[in-house]
Amino acid sequence: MTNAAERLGRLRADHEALLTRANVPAATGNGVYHRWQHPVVTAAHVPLEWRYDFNSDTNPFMQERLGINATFNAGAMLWPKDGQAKYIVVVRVEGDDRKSFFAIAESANGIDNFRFWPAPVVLPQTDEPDTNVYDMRLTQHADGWIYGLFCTERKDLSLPHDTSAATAQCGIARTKDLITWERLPDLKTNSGQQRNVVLHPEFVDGQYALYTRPQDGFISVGGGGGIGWGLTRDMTNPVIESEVIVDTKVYHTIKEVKNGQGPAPIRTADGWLHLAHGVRNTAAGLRYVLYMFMTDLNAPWKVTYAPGGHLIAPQGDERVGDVSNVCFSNGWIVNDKDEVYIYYASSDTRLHVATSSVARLIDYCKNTPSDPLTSAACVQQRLDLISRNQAYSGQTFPENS
Ligand code: M1P
Repeated sequence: MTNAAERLGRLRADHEALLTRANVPAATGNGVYHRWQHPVVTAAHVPLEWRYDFNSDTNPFMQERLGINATFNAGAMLWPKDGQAKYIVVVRVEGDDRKSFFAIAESANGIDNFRFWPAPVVLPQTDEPDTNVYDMRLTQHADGWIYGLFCTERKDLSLPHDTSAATAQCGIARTKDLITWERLPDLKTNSGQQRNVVLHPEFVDGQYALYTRPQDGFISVGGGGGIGWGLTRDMTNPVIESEVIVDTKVYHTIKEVKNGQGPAPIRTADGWLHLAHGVRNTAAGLRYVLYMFMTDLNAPWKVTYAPGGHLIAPQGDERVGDVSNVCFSNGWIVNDKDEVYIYYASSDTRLHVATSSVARLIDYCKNTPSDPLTSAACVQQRLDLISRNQAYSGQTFPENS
């Protein structure tokens, strides 16, 4: 056997071992959700065929020719196949060359054994080609299409000498089979840039409804920001004339600098469940965490419950990666048992799952106190909790109460 063939054999065995590794729940959770020990999709999950030239004549050392840097920020949905509902994630796969593309990975149970479909998504271009695309949100819309809304990034041509000046807009594609995608025009809004745009799954007043994130610059949202809401009559000519802010950024909270809608919200009898990310600044750079809120079933732009603080923040190994201290989610799945699978990425590097249920998340949203915005009010919140708990712990309340 040649050196190259031997090496390929070892690569294949290691790859298969990774793909078939069972996941196990991490230590006791917080009652809201469970983390799982292993990430569900990593760069090493990407098929070897996408990375190596298997021909030993042209690749005698069996070197990786097109490396993968990271697999993160994935849209998600259930997909019927072979008489079963499969857990599908449309992953942001980033090559060593920094360009991202979309690829679908599938699992029977949603927590392990994710395998990529044979080839990445081929995304048709508009007249203005994308330089980079990322963070697709999947929405199964009432109109019968599956929409993928994503960020399309291009060079900011108004600043030709600044090689890092970019513009972000919402790209839109739709499909019925997750294989052939129809590209629609980019969303038009009154904002200079847009990222984190998500299509609401139902018509509202007979129109398509979108969550937006108006921003002035590529990184900074500037004076605006917040999770916005706007309507458009036609996804083949998507124009939002006016946006209202659903959930604003707020001083000295987890969403002080900016925030953005995560996946499309989940309909429940008690209202829409929303997952979002909030960003604050620190001496070590931006910190991204996930938080939740609920909106009115008949008016999804009206917040009904806003639990304080984060739902998921980077922990342990999750804290380190290409962009450290980041948790980001643009995909979750509810199955027929009302279990919820939250697919979140850590530090722009790998994809994880946290599992919960609709009932637990509603309980979390309704009964977690909202952020009272000052230290003194937060202490009072805890004193109230300690006081209520006296009846259960048998301890007496301190004299200073
Ligand atoms: O690097 C963290 C995240 O930064 C961006 O999110 P936002 O637009 O809210 O700042 C996105 O590029 C996202 O992909 C990335 O995970």
